[in-house]
Amino acid sequence: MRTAAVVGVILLAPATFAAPQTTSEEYLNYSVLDTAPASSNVLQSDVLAAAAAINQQIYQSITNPTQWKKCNRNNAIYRREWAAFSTSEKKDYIKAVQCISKLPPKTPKEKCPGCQNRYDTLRKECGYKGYQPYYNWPRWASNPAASPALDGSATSMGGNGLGGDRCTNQTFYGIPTQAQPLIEIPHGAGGGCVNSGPFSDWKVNLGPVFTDVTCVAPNPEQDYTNGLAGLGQNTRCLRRDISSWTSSQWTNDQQVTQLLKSKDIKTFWYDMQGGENAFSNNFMGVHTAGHFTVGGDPGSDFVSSPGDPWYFYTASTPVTYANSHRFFFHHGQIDRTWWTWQNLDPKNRVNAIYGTVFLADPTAANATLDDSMNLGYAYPGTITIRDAMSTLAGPFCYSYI
Ligand SMILES: [Cu+2]
Repeated sequence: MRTAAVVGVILLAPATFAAPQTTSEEYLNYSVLDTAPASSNVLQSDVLAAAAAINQQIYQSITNPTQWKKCNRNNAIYRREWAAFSTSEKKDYIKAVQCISKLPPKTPKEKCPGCQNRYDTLRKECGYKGYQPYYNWPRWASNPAASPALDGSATSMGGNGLGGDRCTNQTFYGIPTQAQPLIEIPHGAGGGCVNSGPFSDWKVNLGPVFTDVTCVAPNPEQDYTNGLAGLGQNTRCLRRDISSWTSSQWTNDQQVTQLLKSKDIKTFWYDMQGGENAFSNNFMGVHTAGHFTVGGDPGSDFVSSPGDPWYFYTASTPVTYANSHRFFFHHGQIDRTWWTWQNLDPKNRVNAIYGTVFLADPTAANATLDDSMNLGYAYPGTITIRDAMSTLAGPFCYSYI
């Protein structure tokens, strides 16, 4: 009864995620889905995210009252979906992204000869007052090109690439490499340079490293022994080939809900990344599918995809899952999905960790909560994985709506 009442509140007033006043540790779990309306515009994955928001507040206020005084529901930052931003909030964000792309890079030239700008400190140096948006995959899974983030309007992150200019001799994008694709993604309606929206003059400078787009000149730095491969300057247009084929199959509400029901962190980790036997039975997972929803260059190139403002990322490489960046449209939703999974069972999951210290290298050491992370030249200082696990318990103080 209590669960049903709480879910009713969530559905009626999604902006008011006030944890019920309680002193008992009683958490909402997947059973909230049973009380959600069977047919409506409400996504099951959003119902679980709302339950997670409430659970996190209960957990923090009861288990960590000292921290709760410093970071609580009244002063936490709430990250919202791009579609929920007002026109002026969208324009402010876009203006800050354009501003920061014109600032000089912090990485020394000898470490990254092609680095032409930097994407960090939107707020510090470009006067942005808002917070990072995310893109809610399932809401736009059937037609991502129509989403407010990708519709090519003045308040989007740019639209599709021009059609008829696919710049490839293949009829599909391949995963994970061009040589032996395990999933063949048919081309969408785009493929050429993005010519609509505020980023139609966006320049991509780094890469390519692993791309299917065959007419892009190779990067001038090809040496894999000196750490510079792909980091030479290779200025070109931003290309996209938005793929509803990908998003409608692998980032729909049913897929995301299934991921959120993963019983442990190992299952969750693999499901998100494309399965334990990567990409077998065409299973792509939300992470890979989110990248290939936009595709193109550098979007189809995992290594240099941050060059697309859609991913909007600093120049560092994630070293563990826990190090996944808590930023940006696609990766913001990755973070929100992880945060939801954690807070569906906060007692057992806030510090659940899986994987090695180097992405895609199972022979590397297992990551532990005591490992520290840094963002290289992009941001000073280090943080332990332990301090980065919770969005409310460590130095961050944010939640999701
Ligand atoms: Cu990614």
